[in-house]
Amino acid sequence: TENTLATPVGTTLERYIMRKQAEFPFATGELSQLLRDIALAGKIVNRDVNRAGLSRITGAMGNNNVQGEAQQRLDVEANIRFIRALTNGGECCAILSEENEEIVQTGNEHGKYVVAMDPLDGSSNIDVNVSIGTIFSIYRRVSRIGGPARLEDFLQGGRAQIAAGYVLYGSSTMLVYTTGHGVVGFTYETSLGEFFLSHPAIVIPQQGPVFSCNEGNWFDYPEFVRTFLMQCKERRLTARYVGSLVADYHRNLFTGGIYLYPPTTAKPGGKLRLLYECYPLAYLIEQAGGLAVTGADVVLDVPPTADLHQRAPLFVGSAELVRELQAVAAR
Ligand code: AHM
Ligand code: MG
Repeated sequence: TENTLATPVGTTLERYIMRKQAEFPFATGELSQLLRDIALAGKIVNRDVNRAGLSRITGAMGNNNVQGEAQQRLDVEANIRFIRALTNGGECCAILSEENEEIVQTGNEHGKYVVAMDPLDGSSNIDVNVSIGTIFSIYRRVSRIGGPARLEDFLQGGRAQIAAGYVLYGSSTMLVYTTGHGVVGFTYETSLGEFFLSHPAIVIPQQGPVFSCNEGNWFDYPEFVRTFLMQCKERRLTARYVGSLVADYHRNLFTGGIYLYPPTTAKPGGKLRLLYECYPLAYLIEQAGGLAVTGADVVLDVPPTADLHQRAPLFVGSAELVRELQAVAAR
């Protein structure tokens, strides 16, 4: 597990990555470089997000993204920032992004990694000054090094992720990630331009006081979800829903709770995307001691289909709450 003693709170991300690197003598440093690239793009997007209201770069551009939803200019901007940072860094050979139908080849054919991401999630919140986030998932490629990345690099399944995390552009901007040794959180200090280690070992409470879902969909939820939500209310749990996945997830990670995006009548597969929303957040929650399921199945064990933008229902959070939901679903 992460050696938190050697890396006190206040360590910069750069120094933290260097120390971790030193603890893995056979690691080549490429994954470290990739995390640096993501942090750099995160800083740039943070700047763009903070300026959004000022520079009039918000608002619909008029074109739609792959899922046919209105695309905000800042989404496009964030997509470009991340692609550029990952291309310049050299370790990533291809990117799967919510904003691009096809895989984006970076040209780094000797890069050993691929990244699946939602560069700016919660786009309906951009124009109204509410927290938004970036979600990312990293795999070691299985295609031949020296050639272009292939579909199968992205279709290895949730358990094959070697790192995953998110950037939350909130009241503070934070980078939270896992490389499979627990979960660490860094907080961005704007005036210094640095991420500082603020949360060396994040663990989600086993039980929690919060449930988070879009209750406007109540009549479109399956019976088991309604039954579970009734139980939450009978126990006087608190309802909290930002409508920004990263923000809702982040809050529940700290307070304990459950986030639900169930299948609905209109969206039988749910709304969220398996490869760059459900898998990374599922990997991270398991590393934090929580659980993520699609109903009966554990998210990380759900095999991907050939559709890179496939959707999956998501129930994620405190282990006991998620188990209660599973128990209701199994009845
Ligand atoms: P997006 O990728 O188009 O931004 O949609 C994802 C967002 C999540 O951030 C959020 O949890 C969810 O959609 C909210 O959906 P709804 O408005 O149906 O509650
Ligand atoms: Mg999204």
